[in-house]
Amino acid sequence: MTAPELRDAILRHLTYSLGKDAGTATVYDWRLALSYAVRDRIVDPWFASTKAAYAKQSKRVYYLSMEFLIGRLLEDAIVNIGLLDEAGEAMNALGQDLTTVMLDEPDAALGNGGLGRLAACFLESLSTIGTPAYGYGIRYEHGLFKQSFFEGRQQEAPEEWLQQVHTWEFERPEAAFQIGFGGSVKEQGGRMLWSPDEAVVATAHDTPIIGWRGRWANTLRLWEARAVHGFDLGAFNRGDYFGAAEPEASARTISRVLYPDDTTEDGKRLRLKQEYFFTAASLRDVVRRFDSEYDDLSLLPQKVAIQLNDTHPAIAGPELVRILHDEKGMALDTAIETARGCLNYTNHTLLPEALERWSEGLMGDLLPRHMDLIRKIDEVHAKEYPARTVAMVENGDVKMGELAFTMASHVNGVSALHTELMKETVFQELHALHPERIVNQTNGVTPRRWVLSANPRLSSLVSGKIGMNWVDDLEQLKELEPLAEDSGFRGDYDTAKRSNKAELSNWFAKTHGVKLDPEAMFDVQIKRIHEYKRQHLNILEAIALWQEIHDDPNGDWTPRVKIFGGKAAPGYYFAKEIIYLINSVAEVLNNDPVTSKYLKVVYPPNYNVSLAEQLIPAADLSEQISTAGKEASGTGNMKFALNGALTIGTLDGANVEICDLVGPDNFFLFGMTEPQVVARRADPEHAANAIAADPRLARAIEAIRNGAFSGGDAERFKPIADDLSGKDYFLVCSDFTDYWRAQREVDAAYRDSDTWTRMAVLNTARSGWFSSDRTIRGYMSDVWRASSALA
Ligand code: F58
Repeated sequence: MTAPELRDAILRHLTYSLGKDAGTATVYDWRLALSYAVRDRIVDPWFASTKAAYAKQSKRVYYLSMEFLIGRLLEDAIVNIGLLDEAGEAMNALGQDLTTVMLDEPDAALGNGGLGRLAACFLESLSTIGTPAYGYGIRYEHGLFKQSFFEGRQQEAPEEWLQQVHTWEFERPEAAFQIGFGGSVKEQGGRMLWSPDEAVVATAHDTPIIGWRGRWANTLRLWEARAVHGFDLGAFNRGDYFGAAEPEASARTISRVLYPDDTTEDGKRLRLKQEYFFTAASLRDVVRRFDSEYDDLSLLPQKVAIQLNDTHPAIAGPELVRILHDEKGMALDTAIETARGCLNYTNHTLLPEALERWSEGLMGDLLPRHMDLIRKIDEVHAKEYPARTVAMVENGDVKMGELAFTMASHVNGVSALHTELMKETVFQELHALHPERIVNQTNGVTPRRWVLSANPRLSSLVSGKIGMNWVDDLEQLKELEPLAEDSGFRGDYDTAKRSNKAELSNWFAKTHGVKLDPEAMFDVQIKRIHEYKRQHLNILEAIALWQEIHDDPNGDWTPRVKIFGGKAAPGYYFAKEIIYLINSVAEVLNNDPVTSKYLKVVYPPNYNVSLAEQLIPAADLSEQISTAGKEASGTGNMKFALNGALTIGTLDGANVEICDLVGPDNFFLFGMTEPQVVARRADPEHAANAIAADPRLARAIEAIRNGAFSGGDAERFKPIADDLSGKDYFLVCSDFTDYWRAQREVDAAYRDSDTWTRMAVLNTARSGWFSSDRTIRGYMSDVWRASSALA
C-alpha cells in the first residue's frame, strides 16, 4: 500500500465510518480513521491464517490468562504490517502528526504487571512465528486503576479505556456460552448432572493480533459477562426501574474490574467467579472448535495445547474433566488423562501469600461439581502414588498450585533459578513424584515493541550496520559485538542514547514541570511496588548519598537522576508507605540547593506500558535489586539490557541469565545469593548487625526516623524505620553495604563515558536470547509439541 492509498483509505473511514469531515475532525477522529484503515489491512491475513490452520489440521495453542497487558495497539499494527513510513506520510498529507495521533490511543491495561505483559508479548510472538493460537481472557470494563499522587500519597481512580470506541475488536454475538454457578449435583441415568442455580452469558470480543511482516494473525478472544435475560420488563412496568436493570448490572459485575479487592468474602467470591467464567467459556469454545473438526475425543491432546498462565485458570482441570466425563460420557480415569494431555501450567511466583487457595466452602458453594471432581482427581492421584503425602485440599482449602500441577503435562518456571527453586520448595514432593514434569522456559520480550518501535534511534543504527533481520532473529544482535571496539559506532550509539534522554527530559519538563539534566545518569526502577522488589533499598541509598554529598559539597560527584515508576496494590499498606517515602525524599532532595545538581529523585505517576516504552530507551542504569530468590524472572530487566542500560542487580530471576550472557564485567552485581539469604534470615539479629556495621546505613535510617523527610514529624515514617531496623524480612539492611559499593562502581564507570558505552553496546549485542520468539519456540518444542503453520 502506498502513502496516497493509505491517505484515501483514512479519508474514506473518516467520512463513512465516522461521519466526520476533515475540516472538523479531532485527533480522536483521525486516530479512529487511521486505526480502521490499518485494521482493514489486517483482516485478510487474519482470515487466511484461520483458514490455513483448519486446512492443515494444525494443533492449536490456547493461552488462558486473566491478564493481557497489551497497552496501545495502533503502532504495533502499523509497524508489523510495514506501513510506518507510509502512515507518517499519509497523516502529513492530511495535516496531522502520526506520533500525536498514535499517542491519543488509551493504554489497554488489562493486567497488573509482568505476568500480564508477558501474555501480550507471547501473543505477538505466536503470530510472528505463525503458530495457530488463541489468547483467552476477560474483557474488563475497567483495567488497572489510574494512579495519581496527592501530597505524595497514592490515589486510585477507575480506569476508563472503554469510554472510547475500541477500534481493534469485533464483537461476536454468535459466540456466546451460558456459564453457571451454584446449584446442586444429582445423579441421573448413571451420570452426575450439575444444575446451576445462577447463570450469565459469556460473549466473545475478538482482537486480531498481527505478527511481524504481517504474515500471520491470531485472535485474542476476550469474554464479556452479560445477563441471560437482560431486562425485566415486568419489574419496569411495576415502576421498579432499578430492579428492572438489576439482572444486567449483576451479571456484568463479573467482567467489570481487573483484580477486585479479594480481602473480603464478597471479593473472593467475585474473583473465583471471574476465574471460572472465563475458563469455562474458553474451554467450551475449544471443545466446540475441536468437535467441528474431529469426532474422536481421544485426539484432543494431539490437537489442543492449553497453557494456564498461573493458577488463575486452574479450574480448567476439573472443568475439562467435567465436560469429558459428565457431558461426553468418557470414563473418569480416561477423562483425567485426556485433560492432562492438553493442559500445562506456568508458575510465576514462589511467595507463599501469592499462591492461590480457595476455601472448600466457597468452592463447593459456587462450583459444587468441581469440588467433587477435585476430590476425585486427588483420590486417583493418591491411588497411583501411594507415597504421596501432600493433598490437594489442606486445612479446608483447595490449593490451586497442587491442582494445576496434578492436572498438567508440563509445569514451567520462568527463569532457570526460579525453576530450580520450584523443585526445591513449593513443588518439592510433586516434583519427586513426577520428575519429568517441571521444565524451564525463561521469559522473553517482543523485540518489535521493545526495541524496534520503542527505540527507533537505536533500531536504525543497528539496521544500518547489520540489516533488518535482527527483528526476526534477535540473536543476530551478536553481530554488533565487534563494533563495541569501534569508536565511531560507540559515538553513534552514545548519540542515540543521549537523544532519547533529551527527549525524555523535554517530556518531563512539559508534563511534570521538572527539568532533568540529560548529562546526568538516568537510573531507573520501574515495576510494581513490592517489599521484595526493594524500592526502599534504592531510596535508602539515595538518602545516604544525599547525606554524603552534604558532607563534601565540593566533591567529585557523578550527577544522577533516580527515576521511579510503579503502582502499589490498593490494599498493600507497606508498599503505599514506600511510595509516600520516595515522594517525600524527592521533595527534600530536589529542593536542596547544595545537592540537587548532583542528585534528583523523580516519580512520574501512573506507570504503564506506554510510559515504559518512553523510559526504557532513555535509561542508563536498570535497577533489578530484589531479594535473591523472590523475583521469579523479571522481564523489564531484559528490555533494559536490550536497550543498552547497564544493570545493577542481585543474582535473582533472569538477572542470573542476563549476567551470564552479557558477562559479569558488563553487569553491576551485588548482594547475597539465595542460599545466603536463607541463612542470614535465620539470624534474628541480621538487621541490627548490618546497621551496626555500616554507619552510613545507620545514618540514613536515622534520617527517616527523625523526620528529615516529614517536616520533623517522627511518627510519619516510623513503620518503615521500625521495619528496617527490626524484622526486615527482605534483608534491605543486610544487602545495603554491598549495594552502596556497587553504586559507587557505577558512578566511576559512568564517568568514563567511552567505557560505559562499550559496556552498553555489549549488553545490546548479547541480549538477543531474551526475545519472546525464543521463549515461544521453547514452549512449542518442549511443552506444546506444536509447530508453525508458516512453511
Ligand atoms: C510476575 N508476576 C513475576 N504477577 O513477579 C515476575 O518475576 C515475572 O517476570 C512475571 O510474572 C512474568 O513471568 C506477576 O506479574 C501478578 O501480576 C499477579 C497477578 C494476580 C494478582 C497478583 C499479582
